[in-house]
Amino acid sequence: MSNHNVVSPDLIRQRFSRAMSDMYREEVPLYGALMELVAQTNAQVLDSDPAVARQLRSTGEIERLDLERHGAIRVGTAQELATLCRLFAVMGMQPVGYYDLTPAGVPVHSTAFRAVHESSLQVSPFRVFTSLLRLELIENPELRAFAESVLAKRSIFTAQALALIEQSEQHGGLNEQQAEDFVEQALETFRWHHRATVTAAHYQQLSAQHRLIADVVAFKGPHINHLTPRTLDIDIVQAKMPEHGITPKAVIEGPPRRQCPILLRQTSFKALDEPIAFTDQQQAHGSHSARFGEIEQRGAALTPEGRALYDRLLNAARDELKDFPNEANAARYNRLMEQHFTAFPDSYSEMREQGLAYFRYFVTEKGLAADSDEPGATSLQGLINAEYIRAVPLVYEDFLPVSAAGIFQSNLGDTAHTHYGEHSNRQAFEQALGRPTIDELALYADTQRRSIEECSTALGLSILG
Ligand code: OOG
Ligand code: NI
Repeated sequence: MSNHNVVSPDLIRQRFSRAMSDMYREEVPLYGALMELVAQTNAQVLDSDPAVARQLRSTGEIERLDLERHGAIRVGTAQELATLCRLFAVMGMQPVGYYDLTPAGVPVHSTAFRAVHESSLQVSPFRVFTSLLRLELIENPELRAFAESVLAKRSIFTAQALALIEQSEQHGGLNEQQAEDFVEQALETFRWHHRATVTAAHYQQLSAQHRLIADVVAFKGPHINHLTPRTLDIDIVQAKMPEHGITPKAVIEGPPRRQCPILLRQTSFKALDEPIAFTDQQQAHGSHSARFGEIEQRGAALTPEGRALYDRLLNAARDELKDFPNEANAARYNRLMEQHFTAFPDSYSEMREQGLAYFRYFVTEKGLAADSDEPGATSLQGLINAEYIRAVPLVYEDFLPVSAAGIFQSNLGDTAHTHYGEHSNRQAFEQALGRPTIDELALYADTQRRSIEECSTALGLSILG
């Protein structure tokens, strides 16, 4: 049965993202300070760099910039993950990509829930990096059984949220009132709880196994642990953070600074050491640090060739460093990254001609004004040379496993770097999720192809890529 008054999932996502931001601002005061710093920096960059402003205007990113943020959560069971997948689907968010964090000593694997079509991303690019704890990696069988029993008892969704998910699935969407209720109810899953669900002693045991395990198992639900705004210049924000009472981690994750940003650069700071009441305590006596701050700068999405080059250069720099980047070796790490990345072309035309990045193509004024009396096949490059078509890099909408591991580690205060023998298990993850994850590269290729088709139609030509 179809429902005539359904609210578009894109709008539900946009509202949810705003509600989440309001909740987080109340919960984590430094988030407000960070948002202000990012807004100031973005205004400064747009003022001083007309080329960046023009590029963002042509893709429409300029309108979504202030809305743009990602959050992260960690869940404990397959059922929690599968239900989250259904909850996010109500908001038009699908699981994109598979990230295995175990090589970095973090016992989770993850996906990112996000919108997949450029027109939906334009309404709201809100993403949630979602990790599933791999309980099978807890070596101690008693502790593992204890963790499982605690998780089996909790229910992380309100009854009304579950009913609205079902309503949406059965009737093809939610009406205005239901959408409003859904946003309010869904938000409850991500809220912070000062009361733990275990005793102080159990918390200590879980935490001694891995801080992350305690963070997932000892609480009522998967509290949102950060909400990350997008900045146009991460180096400026990183440099100004201390003035605002914020201490960033030692290195910016991802590629080095470039003329033409690629993929994703991120930095984070530890936000809160929070008072916790364990079940054997009336008042908060313990503490736990789960929630932190993060900012990111997004650049061009890379093709498989571009990504392979990125991975090779990143690994070469890290191999040469012979250690995980930290406070003490940060300057050397940055130098090594810059040296190695000179091998990655730093102009959009080279990146495009060498097939390293994805682009969106737009017909120019000149192209529209041109006489299309001579229909036929024309090459994309020829039309770009004739200035009938302009190429604009496609923004990277996803995450990077090595960066994510660095973010996890810095916030868990984890210097131990646990080594897990067990490896990547996408199949188990997808089984828990209840559906396959989407290949992010196929999404970029689709957007690129659609933009070429639109140009073909507008110019009345058949364009050969
Ligand atoms: C997620 C860390 C990864 C990112 O931006 O790469 C992440 C977590 O700590 O739960 O958010
Ligand atoms: Ni993040």
